[in-house]
Amino acid sequence: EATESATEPDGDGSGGTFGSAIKRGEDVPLLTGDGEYTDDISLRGMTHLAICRSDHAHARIESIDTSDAAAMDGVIAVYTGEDVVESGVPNTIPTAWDLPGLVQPQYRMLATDKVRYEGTGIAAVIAETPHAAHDALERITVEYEPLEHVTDPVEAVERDVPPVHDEAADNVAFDFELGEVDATDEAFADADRVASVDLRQPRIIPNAMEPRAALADWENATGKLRLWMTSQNPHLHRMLLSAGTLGLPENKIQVIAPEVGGGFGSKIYHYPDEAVTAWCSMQLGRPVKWQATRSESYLTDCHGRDHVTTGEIALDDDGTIRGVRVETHAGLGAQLSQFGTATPSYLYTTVLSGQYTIPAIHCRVIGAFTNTTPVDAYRGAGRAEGIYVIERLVDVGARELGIDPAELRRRNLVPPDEFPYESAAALVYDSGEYERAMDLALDHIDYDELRERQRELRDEDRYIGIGIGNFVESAGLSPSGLAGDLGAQAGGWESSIVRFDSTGSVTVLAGTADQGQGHRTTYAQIAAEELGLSVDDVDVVEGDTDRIPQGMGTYGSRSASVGGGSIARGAREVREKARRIAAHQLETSVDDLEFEDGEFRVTGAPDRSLHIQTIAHEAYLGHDLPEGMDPGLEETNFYDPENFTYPFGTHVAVVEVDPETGEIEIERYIAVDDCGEIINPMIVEGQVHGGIAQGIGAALYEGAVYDDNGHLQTRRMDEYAVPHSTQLPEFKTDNTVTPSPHNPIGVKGVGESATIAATPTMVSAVVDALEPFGVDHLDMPLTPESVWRATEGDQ
Ligand code: PCD
Repeated sequence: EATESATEPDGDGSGGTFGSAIKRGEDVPLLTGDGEYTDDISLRGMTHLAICRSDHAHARIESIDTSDAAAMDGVIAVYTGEDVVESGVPNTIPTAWDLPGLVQPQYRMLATDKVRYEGTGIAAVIAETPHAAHDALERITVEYEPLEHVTDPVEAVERDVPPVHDEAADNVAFDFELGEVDATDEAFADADRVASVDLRQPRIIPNAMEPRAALADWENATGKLRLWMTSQNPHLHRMLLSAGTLGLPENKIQVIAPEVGGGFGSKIYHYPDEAVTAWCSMQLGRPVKWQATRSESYLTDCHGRDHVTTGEIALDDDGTIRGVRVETHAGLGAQLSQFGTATPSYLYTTVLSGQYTIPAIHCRVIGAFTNTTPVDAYRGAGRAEGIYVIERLVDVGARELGIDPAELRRRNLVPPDEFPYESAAALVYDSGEYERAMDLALDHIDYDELRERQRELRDEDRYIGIGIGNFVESAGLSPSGLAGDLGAQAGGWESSIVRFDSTGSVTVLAGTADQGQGHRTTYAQIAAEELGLSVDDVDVVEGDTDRIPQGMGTYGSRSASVGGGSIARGAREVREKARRIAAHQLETSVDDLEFEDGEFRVTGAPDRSLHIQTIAHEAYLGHDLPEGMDPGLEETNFYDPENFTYPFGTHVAVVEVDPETGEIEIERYIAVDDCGEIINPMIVEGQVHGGIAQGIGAALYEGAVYDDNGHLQTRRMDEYAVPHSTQLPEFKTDNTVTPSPHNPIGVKGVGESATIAATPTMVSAVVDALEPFGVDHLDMPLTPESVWRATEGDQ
């Protein structure tokens, strides 16, 4: 089968741009306040929406009285869920991923019968100012009949509680299995030893800098909806809003994602709130703006993780891993978010082989409804949870066998000549040199020497720990066919347009949508490389469904590989058309043309040449084109890759734990990442830094807490601990480069890698420090209290 050439990008390198650490062009406007975010936009006649939310975790709505609120000064309208129903719109918030046997309960824009988690939207107030709208919320009287609630995914299915949804009497949304149960049982029966771990991966709240926002403008005359919103995927939002929710055709909806201040997964989803904003504008014929407060974001942005897991690993005495068996209860929250089903099933279970040759794997996941905020992908989504499990298992296995944890890992790594490698967890890893990256990481800390020092220090009652995190992940969500087989209700391709104009500058219109990743810089680097131009000649446009006809968006670390792959392919088509024009005008054949520095030169006659920017001008003049050729110089490309990409690497952390106080000091942190060819090393390093911070955050600090009433206790920045820069060490980053053979430019994703790696690395380090106290595992977050208790033998 013909595969596009991987490894080296195709251009001649004259742009010098692919692979160089140029500064991010987008940063100047962002840092000087010129960036335009959704809340910065104002329209004539604009009104403001505030959403009335339940303060019960689980209750029947007896009555809603909105009359006082409606009578307040400045209040324009108050709507309830019944009003939405009566308007006749389809009114569903659809899931985007089906699973066998999935229970899909009704999910409406505003609740009518019951509230199922604290924060459920029940009424919408539209007022002339945001303050008037928020004040009016307090005048809405709701009578509830409280119901017993459940917030824990194990209790939800095991305790006798009133179900979150009647359709799922036992609160089970799905019961998912992957792998071979018999082969795994056999491996466990045959193996010399079995080690196991019970672990929890707490709920994480994404904490993007900019809370979600939407501004809807319904135009009665044309029946068209314009919606600015904080979106990671405007085209997906257009699709999900259209038929399922508002009953509009896609061509009557324009979704615009202006600057978006971070997403980390939380802005992928089609939430009720943005849909309500649009619906309200359709009722009033006036623009409506909704800006979530910070607390509203804590309460309603999809949370991540929430797994309770038992994992087992079967090993032989020589350190060979024979099998892995996993059972997980995954909390889904009260409603199915779009990828809330895919994340704990396919994205999680399929990486359970990690970097290792494991012949038998079996995993069961019980997806449970709970009376909590819906759970969906958070940076690393699914793969972070899976790699955490396998890396914890390898650590406990090493303890069980008395083999050094680095050595046990090394003995089981997939060797470089085994690629493409099909794991027992069903993925086909594209390429990898795991040992090379691992050695590099261990060399940075002089591993063997450090182990020596660790032993010596223990004699002085000092406890340092060395944590190792090997990871591989499936990035670049695609290809469509595979995704469809697994239940996806959307494609996995990406689309772009590469367009020369008659002055020789280039516009790249891309279907992905940046939230801080730096696409405007890296995409320009890709196009400039392919076209022999400078990045200054290239403008990148994202985030507007009317300017960019198609796209799937930015999540799953897909933009560089799928979006960038599409841009490279489009640019190559453009270059080949330019080559045909050059050959025609230079009266030679295309094969006799060399391309360098944007110049087509006749082989052997270098003075006979034409620059691609001159050709662009000619293409739009259209006076002298090869016979039968259409004028213009642009390409629309759809790219549907044949596989995911599989970034990998090894992270190492060195910590010191104070048994008196439980305090953890991070002494060193080394990250070796392999994301294939690197478009921009500085951007990649930035991605890794941010990823490590969030991974360490999950390991040491973060976690959503619900109290006994089902109320979210962590709903403000001083209640939910994200890491401060002062709590983090200087990170040392390094790379190996193993190109993806499935990608036109050889890149792999990197956006989520470090988050996936850092969490198990940190836990591994702290547990390693606590070995003398007989601690094999500690659940996150590793607070001083939990560490101290562990040293006291109280886990
Ligand atoms: N790159 C380069 N090279 C390579 C790769 C990559 O250079 N090899 C680069 C690119 O281009 C970009 C970046 O880097 O710029 C990234 O990429 P990627 O990996 O492809 O990814 P994307 O798609 O773009 O993105 C996404 C991601 C995710 S997924 C997340 S979470 C996060 C990350 O991203 N988020 C964020 N990062 C970040 N950053 C920022 N700033 N912000 C944000 O928000 Mo999910 O699924 O959603 O859960």
